[in-house]
Amino acid sequence: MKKILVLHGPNLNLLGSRENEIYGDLTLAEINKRIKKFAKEKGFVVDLYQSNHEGELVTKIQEAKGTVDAMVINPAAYTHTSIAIRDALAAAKIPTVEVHLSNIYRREEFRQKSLTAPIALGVISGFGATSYLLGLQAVWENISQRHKVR
Ligand code: CA2
Repeated sequence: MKKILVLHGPNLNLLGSRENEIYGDLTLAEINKRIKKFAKEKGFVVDLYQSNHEGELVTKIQEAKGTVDAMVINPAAYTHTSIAIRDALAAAKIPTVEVHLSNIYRREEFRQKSLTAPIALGVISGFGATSYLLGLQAVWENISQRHKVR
């Protein structure tokens, strides 16, 4: 069975408590529950991981090489700052979709630049918790099909 790693970056553990008008009212546990249900329906395994630490995310991405088939990542604020996470994603060479709860392109200018997006197959931004499910669907189709779009 294929295995997909879902990575949540810093402060996503605070979801549901504050800033609900931007990020929705679901907690991270509720989002993870939806992800697990989706994985069960489609027939793949998910590994769910959240960290507030850049280095821990880098280590998790390094460890994913050879052990997972694909990744969905919400790098959160590190999207806009982290060359280290970008380099780790580039080195891992694992099909990855970047997701965001909010539409980063209709927010502050500093959020409109993603350092990690060029390493991803694509980006889904602005659909709340559904962004994760759309990201999983996209990467699942990518690794399941024989003739991949590059
Ligand atoms: O829209 C997204 O998914 C983001 O990746 C979320 C990040 C933000 O820095 C990115 O620009 C866009 C923030 C993650 C969670 O932030 C919270 C802060 C307070 C309360 C709840 C969540």
